[in-house]
Amino acid sequence: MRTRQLQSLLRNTKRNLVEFKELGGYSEIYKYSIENNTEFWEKLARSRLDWKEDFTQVSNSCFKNGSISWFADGKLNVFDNCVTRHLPDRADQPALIYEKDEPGTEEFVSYAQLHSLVNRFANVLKSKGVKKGDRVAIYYPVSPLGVAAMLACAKIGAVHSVVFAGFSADALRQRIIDADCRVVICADGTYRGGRYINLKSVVDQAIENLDLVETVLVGTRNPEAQKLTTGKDVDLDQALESASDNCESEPMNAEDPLFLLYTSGSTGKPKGLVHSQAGYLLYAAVTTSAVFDCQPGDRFGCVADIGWITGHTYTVYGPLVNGAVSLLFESVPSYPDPGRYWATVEKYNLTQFYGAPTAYRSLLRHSNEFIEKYDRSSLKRIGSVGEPINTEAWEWLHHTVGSSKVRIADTWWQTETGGNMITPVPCDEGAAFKPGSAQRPFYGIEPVLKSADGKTVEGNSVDGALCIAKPWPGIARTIHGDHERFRNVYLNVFDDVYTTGDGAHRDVDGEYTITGRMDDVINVSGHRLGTAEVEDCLAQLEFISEAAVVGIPEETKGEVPYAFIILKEGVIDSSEHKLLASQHVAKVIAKFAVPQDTIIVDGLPKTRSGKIMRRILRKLAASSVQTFAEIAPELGDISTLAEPEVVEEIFLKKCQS
Ligand code: 6R9
Repeated sequence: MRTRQLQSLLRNTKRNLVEFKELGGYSEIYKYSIENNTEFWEKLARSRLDWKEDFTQVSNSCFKNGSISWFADGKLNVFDNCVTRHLPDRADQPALIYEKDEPGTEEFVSYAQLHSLVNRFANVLKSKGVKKGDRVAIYYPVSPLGVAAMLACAKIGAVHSVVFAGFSADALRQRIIDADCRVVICADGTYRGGRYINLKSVVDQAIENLDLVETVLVGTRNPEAQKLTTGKDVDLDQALESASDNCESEPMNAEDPLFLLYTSGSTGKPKGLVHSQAGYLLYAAVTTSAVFDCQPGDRFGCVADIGWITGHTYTVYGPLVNGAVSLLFESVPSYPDPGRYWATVEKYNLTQFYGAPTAYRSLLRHSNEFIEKYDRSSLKRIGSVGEPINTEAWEWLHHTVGSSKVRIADTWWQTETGGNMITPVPCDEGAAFKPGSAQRPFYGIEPVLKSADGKTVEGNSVDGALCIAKPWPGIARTIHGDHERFRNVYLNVFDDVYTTGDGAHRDVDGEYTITGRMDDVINVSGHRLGTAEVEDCLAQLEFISEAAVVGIPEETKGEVPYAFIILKEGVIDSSEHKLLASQHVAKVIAKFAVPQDTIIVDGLPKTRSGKIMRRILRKLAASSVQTFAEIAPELGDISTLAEPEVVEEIFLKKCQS
């Protein structure tokens, strides 16, 4: 009965939340969500989630004391909310579409199959001694087994720690040790762009002489691969085959940890952010349905890997808790050609597509033919996440990919926030869109801007450090093993707010544009300048495909911008382009924003999730040494970059310029 009620509730949700529909549109519901914050979340927690034991407390949170807690005395199981409760309505409908690297080799997993797979997986974990509260490392590419590994942990109350299957052995080892994982789950390998990548050998290196790890469960991706290589290895496929599919779900306290996810801080070792069971799931559920208008049965195409927070919230938990079908995209945007995303949209009639600006920028360099030959009319939403989206990419997504009809959700959020925080949708029909601006806070989210001295910046047309005033259910609760660090980095920077580390501009309409990490905001002769602003401006030029701008110290001006640009395919490298770039920046922003130098390069140093490592560019830009060997020690660890070799190439280009 409960399930049916929920289904019909969700079916009626159109953009805004059905629970508050009588209040009006976005503005009215937003106002209510801030003024009646606990009632707002309480109502949603009851209508969107199935509880094994009801809660009586809603929020008991205080940033100042470092304590955050939602629905604390309630009990639920995340797996049951994501899968079991959908069985009466959608047992035979797909829950997952596995779009493997090679086009035409896809697999479908129904809700009933996923249910059985996770139950068997949970029994395998139990047979290896995994208990409630234990941490389990998952080094798995996006795939049904990777998702099932996460859900199996959720089912028995183990805490998963997915490590992006692209991180080095050292990075994996460090994360296994930090979280004290006795069990590691991995695949033999994965395919990307037609190339097989051996993952098992990375795990072997990572756990060499590491007594802590007792068991490695190895799943098959390539049946030819030699996947069992050490005495700790267990054949996962065989174990799953012989396991029973009968397994009780563990009733979990709302505040028990659901997962750890490591993210890099500006300094020091990676932080294992801890997310909760109920608060996290609720925030994933509500943002997925309201931002993406996600209805049960929708085909949700978030192409993020499960190794990142976007993959956790919008590939796994958000779509499944809403009863949608989730796309698992193993490949890369350019394989076998730059039409792969849109071919996938057509093939499955995807209703949502959610990706990263870096991928969009790489695709817009190519001919529109790769887009136009596919039918994209099934799309309701296209999302963007990870970094600011420049105007050119926004316009391309909206007009070319979305045929000027699809709403673009530029979603600003962080690993720490659990889900989307600032985004133009949901919104009132007809509200203006501003390309490149995340615009409006999600329900219940109250942004505040702070000046360097900790004062709240009032009014509009102002800049400041972006902070959030009120706790919300999806915020991370702590850093694994280091609550002090959590408090210092996020809660004690300014009084009584969560500090995001990003800067933002509040425009004349009171809407927000993210100006980049605070360390990416530079000061040129007293002018405050977001490097993202200059990048956006450069990327408007038709001959530029991508631009990265950093600030470097300068004697009289304090700092000056310095640019690295990639030309579009077929454009001949010439100094005229540098001149045109400078003139354009002077014209669009101001003279002070003109880069001191502009280096034309073939690639940029990016993390595997596509973020440009500006720290490295800053070092390269500011250095005056003549050989790469002299600067290499200063660059720190570059092994986690997607293509570490681009760093030396950039250095050489700079020397030649
Ligand atoms: C979800 C995710 C978080 C940082 C964040 C900000 C940048 C993410 C953005 C954006 C501008 C957007 N960021 N989305 N900047 N506009 N739409 O990416 O999490 O990997 O933790 O990164 O990414 O700087 O602080 P995470």
